[in-house]
Amino acid sequence: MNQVKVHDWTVKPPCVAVLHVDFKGKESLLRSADEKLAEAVNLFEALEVEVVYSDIVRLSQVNSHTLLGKGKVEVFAGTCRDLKLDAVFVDCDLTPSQQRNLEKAWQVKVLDRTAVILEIFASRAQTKAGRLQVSLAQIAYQQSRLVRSWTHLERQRGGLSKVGGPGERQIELDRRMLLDKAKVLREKLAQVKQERGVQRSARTKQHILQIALVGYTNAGKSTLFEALTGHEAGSENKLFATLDPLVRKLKLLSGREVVLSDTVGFISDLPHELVEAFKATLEEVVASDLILQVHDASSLECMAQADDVAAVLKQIGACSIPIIHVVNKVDVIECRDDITLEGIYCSALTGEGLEELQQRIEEHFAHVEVVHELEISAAEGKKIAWLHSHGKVVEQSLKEQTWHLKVQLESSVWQKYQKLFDVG
Ligand SMILES: Nc1nc2c(ncn2[C@@H]2O[C@H](COP(=O)(O)OP(=O)(O)O)[C@@H](O)[C@H]2O)c(=O)[nH]1
Ligand SMILES: [Mg+2]
Repeated sequence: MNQVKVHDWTVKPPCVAVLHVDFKGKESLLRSADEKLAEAVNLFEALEVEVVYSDIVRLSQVNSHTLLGKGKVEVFAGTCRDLKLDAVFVDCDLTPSQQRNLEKAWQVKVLDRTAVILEIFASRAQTKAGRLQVSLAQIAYQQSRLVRSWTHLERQRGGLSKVGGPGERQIELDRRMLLDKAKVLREKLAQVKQERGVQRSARTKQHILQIALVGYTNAGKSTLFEALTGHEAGSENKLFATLDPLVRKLKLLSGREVVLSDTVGFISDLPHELVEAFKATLEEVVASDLILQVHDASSLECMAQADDVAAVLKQIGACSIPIIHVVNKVDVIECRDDITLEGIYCSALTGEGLEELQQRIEEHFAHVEVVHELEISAAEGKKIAWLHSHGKVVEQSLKEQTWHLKVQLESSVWQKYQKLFDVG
């Protein structure tokens, strides 16, 4: 049992620390420990926590009880007290007992990498199928913890002949409960997947165009999201008010409004068992009309990451969606001959190149036809006639003196209509 106090998120965001563990001899040639720490901090911040302390711990030797050495554990206990931390993210994999021992020593909640990633996926999965997939991954994680701690207990008992203490029985019960839960989830998932085809076709009827930002964590997606939509925040438009904070209205140069959504970033060294859950969080991307793939030009792994993203987009069935490549952070690079991406080179931070990006998006959508659903009073015959002559009316019905119309229009034509009849 975990004796650590549970944070009340409704009062204030938890105050947390991030420790990136760098194992000696396992350093990456491409990414420095600093970069990995930055990624870990960015990752954790996605959970709306306040990261007040972050550090790299270099380990040459693993302590099987606490992972970190005794001295480091003791010193850090002081840090936890001084900073009044609510949780610590140890950026690596911890065994269940290491996690418990650290919690005991530091008197705070301790999360390892898989736990944090799962939390993020759980908070971001939007579709029913996505949420089920993530729940399954969470159960698998809990199961692996049970199994591991069980074998650990068994080893502790050593050669004792007495079998079946209360601990073991509890674990067996927990294990069965998780198995049952997983079974129910799998059945539900199969059912939802069957229904999904129907939902897709319903979605394509929506007349608002959707753009999805994809790319690795730290590429600058959220910064770009802010930069492109920032001025539109607090919009009074009802249509957008109900959407979640990761989806915002984006007003293009022409005044046309589209929807931009930020997605969970790709994660370097994603634990293998989380791959399916990650893909599930990207399901909304499949329904988008345009993808902005954001690249971090300052990362040495830029090109390799671009390939990873392309492969996953293909796997989730998004490869037919048009992509605009956004090569970000050009403010910090001098020359990168190896980046051969054709796209918009910009800086979400300084704003350089963002106008060009807007223009490119505008151009892309200029000739896309969209179905608009309109209600027009029967007295306004002029409007109806105009729509018939300029667009393709797909559906039309009259109810209590109001025409209900579905009209397919090119973007420029829709704008003309809005101007001509002063509707918005
Ligand atoms: N120098 C520079 N830094 C940037 C730029 N865009 C984002 N960043 C920084 O990169 C880090 C990650 O950005 P963020 O938007 O959170 O990335 P995300 O994980 O893709 O959402 C943050 O520290 C940003 O300030 C840029 O154009 N130039
Ligand atoms: Mg982000």
